[in-house]
Amino acid sequence: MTTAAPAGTAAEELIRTLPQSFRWGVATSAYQIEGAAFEDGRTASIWDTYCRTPDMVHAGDHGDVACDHYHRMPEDVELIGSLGVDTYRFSVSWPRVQPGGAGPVNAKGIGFYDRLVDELLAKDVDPWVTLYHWDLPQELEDAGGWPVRETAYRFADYAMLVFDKLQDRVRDWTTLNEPWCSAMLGYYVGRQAPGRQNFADAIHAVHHLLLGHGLATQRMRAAANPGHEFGITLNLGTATPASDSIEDREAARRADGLGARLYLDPLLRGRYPADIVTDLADRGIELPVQDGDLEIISAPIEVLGVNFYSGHVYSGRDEQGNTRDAQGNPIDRQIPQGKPVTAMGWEIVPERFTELLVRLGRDYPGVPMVITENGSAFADVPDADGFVEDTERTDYFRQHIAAVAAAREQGADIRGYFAWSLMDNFEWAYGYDKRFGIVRVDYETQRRTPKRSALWYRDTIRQVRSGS
Ligand code: IFM
Repeated sequence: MTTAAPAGTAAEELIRTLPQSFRWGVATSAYQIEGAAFEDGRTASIWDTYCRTPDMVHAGDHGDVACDHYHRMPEDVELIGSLGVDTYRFSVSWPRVQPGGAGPVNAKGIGFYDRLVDELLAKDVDPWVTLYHWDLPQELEDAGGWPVRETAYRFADYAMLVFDKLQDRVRDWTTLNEPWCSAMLGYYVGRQAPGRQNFADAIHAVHHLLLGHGLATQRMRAAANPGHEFGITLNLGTATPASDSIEDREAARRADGLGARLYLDPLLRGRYPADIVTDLADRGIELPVQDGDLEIISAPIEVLGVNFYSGHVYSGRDEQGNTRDAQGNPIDRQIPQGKPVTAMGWEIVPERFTELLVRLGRDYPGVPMVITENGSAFADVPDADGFVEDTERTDYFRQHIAAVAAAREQGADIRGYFAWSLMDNFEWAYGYDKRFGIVRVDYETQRRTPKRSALWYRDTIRQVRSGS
C-alpha cells in the first residue's frame, strides 16, 4: 500500500523535502523541435515519411520547421539557462548525424550537437543525450526496420559515432526513448511511424530495440573514460484491475506485462517474463532471442529513465461483456477512472505515479531512477503579450513532483526530474495541436514566452536548492 502525495500547500512542503542534490531538467527531442529537416546533409527519417502519408498526422503537420531550434539553438540555450535547471535532455537525430543510417559521421550534423553541448556547458547546464527518440533513417526501415536484427547493430554503430564525438563533455547517455512506443505504436497500432499494423513485427521490434540498447551500452562503456552513466528510458504507467474478477485481473496482468515487464525484466533481470512469453506463444509469436542476447540486453546500467503520463484501470470484458475479440484474442479494455483529464484525454492520477515508483524501487532494486519526462498538454490561451497563465499545467507539475517526493519517502531511489517539455513542439500524430511546453512557441513568429508553469518550476527549483 503506497501513500499518495497531498495537494496544494502540503504538496509544496513535500516537494521541499527533495534533497539539494536532486537534478532538475527540461527535455525535448530532435524531430519535435529542430526543423531544418533537409539541411546540412540530413536525410529522411521514418517520421518525415509518415508525416507525408495522407491522414496520419493532424492537419498534415510535419517537422520540417518545427520550433526552428536548429537555427535558434543559442537563444534556446539562453532560455534553458534562465529557467535555473541543471540538466537539458535532448535527442540526437540519427539521419542528421549519419545520413541514410550508414557510413561515416556527417561533420555538419554532429557539429550542431557539438556546439549545443558547448553552449550548455557555458551556461552550467549538463547535457543529457538520448541517442534514439524515434527518428529511424528511412533507408533502415526500407531494409526491414526494427523487426529486423541488423537494425540493432546499425544502431550501435551510430551510437558510437555520437559517443566518440561527445563523450569528452557528456556524462549522461540514454540509448532509447520509450521503446514501447517505437515497437507497439509504430509497428502494431500504426499511430506512429512507420505506421505498420502487425503484432508479430512489433514483438520482433521490441527484442531488436532492446538488443540495440545492450549492444550500444556495451560498446560505449568499453570506449568510455570513467564517470559516464548509461541508461534507457521507458514509458511506464500502472495497470489496475477494474474488479477482483479473474478476467479483470488477467487484463491488468497482460497490460502490465506487455507495457512494463516485457522491457524491465530483460533489462534488469536478464529474462523475458514467462507469463508474457506464454501469452505470445498462444498467439503463435516467439521473441527472436538468440544465444547471448539476454546477457547483452541486461548489460549493467547506472540509471533507469522513467517517463510517466498516466495510469490505467483494466477490464477483461468489452462493453458487450465479451472476453475475446473477433480474432479470439483476450480483451484488455481501459476503463475511465472519473479523474480530470489533460488535452490528450489522459487522466491525471499523481497517486499512480507514486505507486509506480515505489513498485519499481521494490521490484527492480539497485538501479537509481530519474524521471526523464513528465508533463501535460492543455489548451493554452495566451494573453496579448503571449503569456499563458497555465494554472492546470502548473498544478499538474506540483502534484506530480510531490508524487515523486512521496515515492522517495517510501524508499524509491529517484535522483532527478525533467519536465516535458521545454517548449511547445511537434506532438507526433497530434501535430502542433497539443502543447506540452512550459514555454509557449508562437509558430508564426517563433517567439518563445515562458508560461506561468515555467516561472513556478524555476522558483521551485530555487527553493529546493536553497533548502528554504
Ligand atoms: O511528446 C512525447 C515525447 O516525444 C515522448 N513521450 C511522451 C511525450 C508526450 O506525448
